[in-house]
Amino acid sequence: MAFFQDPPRVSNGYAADPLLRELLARTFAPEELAALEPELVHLGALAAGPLFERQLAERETEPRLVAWDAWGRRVDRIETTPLWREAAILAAHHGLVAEAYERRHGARSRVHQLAKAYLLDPSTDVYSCPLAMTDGAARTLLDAGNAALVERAVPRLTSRDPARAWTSGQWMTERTGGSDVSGTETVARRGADGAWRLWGTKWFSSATTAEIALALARPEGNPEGSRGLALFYVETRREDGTPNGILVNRLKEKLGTRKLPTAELTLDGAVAVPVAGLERGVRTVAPMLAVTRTWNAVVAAAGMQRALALARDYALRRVAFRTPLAARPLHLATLAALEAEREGAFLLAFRAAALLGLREAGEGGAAVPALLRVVTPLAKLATGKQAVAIASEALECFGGAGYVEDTGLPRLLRDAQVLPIWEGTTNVLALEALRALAADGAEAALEAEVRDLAREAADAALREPVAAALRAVHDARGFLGSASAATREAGARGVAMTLARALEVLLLAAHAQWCLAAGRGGRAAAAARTLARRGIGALDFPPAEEAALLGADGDAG
Ligand code: MFK
Repeated sequence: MAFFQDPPRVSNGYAADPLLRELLARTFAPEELAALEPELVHLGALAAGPLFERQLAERETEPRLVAWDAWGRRVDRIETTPLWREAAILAAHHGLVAEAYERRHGARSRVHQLAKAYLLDPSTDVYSCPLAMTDGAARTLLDAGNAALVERAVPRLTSRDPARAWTSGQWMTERTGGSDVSGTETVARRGADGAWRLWGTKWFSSATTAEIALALARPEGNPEGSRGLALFYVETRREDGTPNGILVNRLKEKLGTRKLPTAELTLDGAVAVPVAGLERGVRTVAPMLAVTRTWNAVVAAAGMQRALALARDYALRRVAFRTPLAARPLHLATLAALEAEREGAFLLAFRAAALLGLREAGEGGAAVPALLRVVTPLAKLATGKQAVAIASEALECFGGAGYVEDTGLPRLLRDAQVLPIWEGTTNVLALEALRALAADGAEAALEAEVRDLAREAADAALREPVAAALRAVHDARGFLGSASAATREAGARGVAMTLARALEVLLLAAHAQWCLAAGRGGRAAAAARTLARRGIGALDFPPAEEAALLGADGDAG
């Protein structure tokens, strides 16, 4: 009888993820959690069953730009995949954005909301992108306090009714750059009718199917540089459904996120409304960045969990050298190391989520905003890198099958690769984290966070990882205190990664302490020790003279 390999299967992401269940048990009282659980179990079942099957079945289906109708009218309609259309309905129905604004559980609503997103995300082909931007737009409009825009858009952005719900885009990137937006060429002009209109090109606009977008543009006559930019609210279609002076030039051919229609746009007199004044648009859009970066971290954790769940399941089915892979010590050690990485990433992502919830609710004390400003970029940058590394390793766990398209596995790596790129690259976020750390009260807030977590993790089984994390934080602070400005910039990624990994270890250790006390076993403690053993400190960047020799064109040296 010929041999056929059993494919990997996924099981319910809620039932099969003890870390998620533990986090929720730490966050919610037993009766609260009991009330939330049926929906979480349902989302886990959807993601493991029908949505996962559809994702595999639709592997080759991609969004399509219909630029013209049959009669020659320019329509620029983007047809998304069936799974995306289903995800939009599910997302509204389950309040994947709304939950954060209804605040049924006060500050903890962010954890609840993002736990739901975490469960659904791996089977919805990156529909989390429009959700993240929609959430960010709602937050931005509320923070800006523009009553008319809040009244018009926020009920739609946070609606649970799929027929009423809107999504939002985030139009920042132009041909001049995505990290540095100071060269933005889009111009805003005020017409005789008093309305503002935008003219320019947006170069990398994700989820262009959105009903609205927040866009950076330079009001005519404003100074150059980013301070001269303003943030504008744009509805993508007029009341009659025709495009609002927006042409979709083409969809991007991307390495991954292929179900997500990312477009190049021409703004050809798009009617727009200033969100908050006519300058300092980057500052106005900052709440959106904070929200989307938090989503990014949670989605990174979700991707890691899916990749590992598949690899673990496969390890039980796959026999090699007469033994199931799961019983081979080397394979088990490989999976264990990956699990430790994903547990650290998960807890850092959800710490950012919890802090966001506290800041939004005005709770947790005066240190929360400063701590959040540091933790958000750290969480985003560390988890993005971990997601790529784990997706790559997970694929290797399948041997050649992980490299073959119709297993559906290569998508895991392609979709992970965007996470360190969009919403701020690793280096841009490292610099952002260091700027945030230099702000008033930030260092003290981070120090208190580190101290509190270390104090919580009192069990002897956690002494080693806690000590290693504290040493790494000490080294990073020592570096920051003594380095010149240029060396500090060269070491920014190393410092940020060190702080992020130290936080991951400490969060894991504190979590492990709770698990031990609650009689939930030593898995988290093992994860804390394993993660610490894999290395925390990352201050291994080359000194300037070596960077000049190695980083520049070889002929220049
Ligand atoms: C699964 C999840 C998916 C998520 C959806 C993905 C959709 C993809 C769509 C995109 O990729 S959209 C493009 C995303 N682009 C970025 O994230 C930009 C990356 N670049 C940066 O973050 C740069 O650091 C930045 C553009 C902010 C630099 O611009 P500036 O103008 O040189 O910034 P500057 O001078 O540091 O800050 C200007 C003001 O904003 C300052 O306030 P003041 O005016 O009061 O001094 C800053 O304090 C404030 N600010 C900047 N970043 C902030 C912030 N405030 C709070 N939080 C921040 N992160």
